[in-house]
Amino acid sequence: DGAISRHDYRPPAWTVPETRLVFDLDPATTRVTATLSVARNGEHAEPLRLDGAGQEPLAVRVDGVAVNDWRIEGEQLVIPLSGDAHAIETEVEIAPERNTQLMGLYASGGNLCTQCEAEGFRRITYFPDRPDVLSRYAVRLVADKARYPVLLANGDPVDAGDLPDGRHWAEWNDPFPKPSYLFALVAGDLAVNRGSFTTQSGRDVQLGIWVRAADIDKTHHALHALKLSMAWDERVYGREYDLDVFNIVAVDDFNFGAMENKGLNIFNSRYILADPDTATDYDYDAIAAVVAHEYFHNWSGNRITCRDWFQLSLKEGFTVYRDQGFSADQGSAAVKRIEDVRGLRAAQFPEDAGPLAHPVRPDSYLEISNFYTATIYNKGAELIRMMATILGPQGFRAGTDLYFDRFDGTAATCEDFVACMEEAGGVNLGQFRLWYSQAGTPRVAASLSHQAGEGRATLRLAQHVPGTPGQPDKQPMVLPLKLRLFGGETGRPLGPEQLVLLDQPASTIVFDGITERPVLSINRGFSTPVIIESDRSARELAFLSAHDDDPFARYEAMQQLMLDTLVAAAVEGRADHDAVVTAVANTLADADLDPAFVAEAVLLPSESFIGDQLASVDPEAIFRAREDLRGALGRRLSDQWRHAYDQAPAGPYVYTPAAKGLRRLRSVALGYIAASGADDAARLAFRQFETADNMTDRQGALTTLASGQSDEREAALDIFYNRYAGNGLVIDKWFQTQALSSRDDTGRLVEELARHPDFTLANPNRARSLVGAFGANQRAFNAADGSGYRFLADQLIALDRLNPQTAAKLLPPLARWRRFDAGRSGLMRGELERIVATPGLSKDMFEQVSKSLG
Ligand code: HT7
Ligand code: ZN
Repeated sequence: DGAISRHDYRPPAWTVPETRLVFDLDPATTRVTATLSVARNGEHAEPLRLDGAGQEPLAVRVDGVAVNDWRIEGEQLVIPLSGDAHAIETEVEIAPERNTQLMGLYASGGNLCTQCEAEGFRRITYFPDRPDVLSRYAVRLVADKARYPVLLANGDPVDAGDLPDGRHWAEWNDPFPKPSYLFALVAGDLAVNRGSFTTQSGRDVQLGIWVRAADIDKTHHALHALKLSMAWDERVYGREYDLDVFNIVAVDDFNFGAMENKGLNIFNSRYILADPDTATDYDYDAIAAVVAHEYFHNWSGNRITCRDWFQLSLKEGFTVYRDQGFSADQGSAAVKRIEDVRGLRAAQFPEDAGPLAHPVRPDSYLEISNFYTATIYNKGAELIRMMATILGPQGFRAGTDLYFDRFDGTAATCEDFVACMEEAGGVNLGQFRLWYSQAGTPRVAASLSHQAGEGRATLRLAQHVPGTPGQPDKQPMVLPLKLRLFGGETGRPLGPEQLVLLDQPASTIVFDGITERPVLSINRGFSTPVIIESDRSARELAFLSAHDDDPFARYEAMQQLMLDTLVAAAVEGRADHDAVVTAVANTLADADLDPAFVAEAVLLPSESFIGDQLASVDPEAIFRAREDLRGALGRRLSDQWRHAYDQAPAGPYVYTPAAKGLRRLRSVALGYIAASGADDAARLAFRQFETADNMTDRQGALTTLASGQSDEREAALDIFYNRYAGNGLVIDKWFQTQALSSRDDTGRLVEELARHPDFTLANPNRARSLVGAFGANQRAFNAADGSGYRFLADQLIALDRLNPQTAAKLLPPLARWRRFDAGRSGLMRGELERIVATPGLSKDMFEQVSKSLG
């Protein structure tokens, strides 16, 4: 059935120590000449097999002599070879301007650029396009000088010159052997913001952020983040940069966030461009995180890459863990952890609980692009975090040092990483390895009882890992649970924090010397990515939300209290808001708390997260329950919200943790003021919208207005659109804000917006801003008449013809069909069947839809 299986891995029959590429660049027809030095790998009689994507080989030469005994098998070029080492030359022509998939060499905004991970290089030239074939690349680029004055490729620049016909050339050399997925080139009319960095061993590195000239003033934050990242990786992991130059290019059309090509990162422009007028604090944070992520890949991904794509989390999980650590060090680590856990719960937990669930190290795939998932990235990062917790800081650093040292220059496996942790940390991670092979989110039942007469507390823990597709029965996992007891009367900690490794199906922990009624704080810092089912009362949760000394646990207690209240309201219609109102009031009144933390703590769980707790999702009931609670909080704490709203940072916009926290809390407060139904809410929001000197406040106000019915809503949307017409990244916000609106008519508005002249499926950011955001709007998307499902299916069918990768990524909201009532699930299933019956459907979409139906 075309599925690739992890167990079928074989080392490559031929290696390619050296690769020379010549590009005669032109958007309509680019000629690629590739010369590969190939070497037989071991004793065998296999021909050389080079991956391609349907290009016609215009010439094939072996050791300089044209040959014709080659053949095409499937999409591979097969060349019989007699000796053990040869020089293979191929020539092909490709058409970047017709490349709508944005994989391989393509055109974006008048420039040419590449995206090769995972299997895009084969769309450029014939090559063993697999991550364990490492080659040294020398590249010559030839192009029209007026149209493409800047010519960039991996590694260090060698030489450049002019040609007589208005063309010019540049040569680049990358001394580090790399897999083909890390190849990159850019030809364009670009301006550069240059900087430099001196490494810990005293080498000077030239940094460059390349963008269209009009955007050059929006590159300072990214350049600053790059320098911070370089210093951080030296300090925290001892990793130094290794080339003389490091370039980043921003492009508007990109399937993903960014790409870590060796020495030449290519970025989605949304993760580079920022100024206060166009980018929110959230954008600033995301830019720093993605710049750091791609930079950190230079070691965790490039110097040490993956043996095969089943090992993807080796580089992605580890690199996400590294970028999370970097971001935590730039501001509030507690808030960063809350944001990361919220992201994990929003994207990965549902994935793990549905038909697209897969292990962090999958066993098979049809299309590898479908495996760039929250499980590989974010759950993968949690696995690394758990190992760091088990080993402790020194053991973990010894483990990463050993890993970088032992596997530098190779293509490694997840097993190699774990073995280094084991060896350096002196621990046995045998059972821990199940985290790599078993899908599904473990559930832990925790029940604490107090034997007052004996001065003892007893904690009973039991774990259960739910069945997932292809894995009905699971073994118990190792769950590192940080826990601590607090005195329910005094609020005193009853002993230190403990790390419990729960590795049995059930276990009992006894605490002696507990005379006071204890309250359980468990999974502190979210030390293990599980669902805790505890029998803690509303009173205990409220107590922890005010007294726990672990900020994450404090946040978590509040979330659980809110969730219990919302679930009771949505399922049983029981609306008792008192406990939540009191807990939120106490949090708002606590002057010792960081406003950024307060803003997170007082936010209600999302509609989808509430739905994830229920056996069957009733989107209307959930929406109502949540709106009711928002309204009650808004009304009953009206003075406190007004007070929080009045605490604006002084002076013009600055991107500092303190100012960011105040802005965040203000925008949450504005949301509650609007939810209270206050007469002046729209006026207040509109005033903020008009007077804001930054996008954070402007978009915060617009978001509040967009969900309401006021006249100010229309005015603000028009002003926003006209002010930013032509700025693609901001117009994306305009689409997204409306698609996320909680108005009753959002479905109809989104259909209208899809006919707006600025809407196009050809640009992935734009497609995601409307279609992706709408899929995340639980109530609007799940309209009972199925109009949301039909809209999404229509868009996906159209997008699949242009860009299958981006289309397949937008499918998951439909994959949740089993979670809804019979009416909705029938309609969703109907749309999935319509998609899968579409002639010419891509492999990407076919895999996702057939798994969803399966
Ligand atoms: N490693 C990069 C993955 C990526 C990608 C994957 C599929 C299609 C397009 C893509 N662009 C970039 C990004 C990263 O994790 O850093
Ligand atoms: Zn990555």
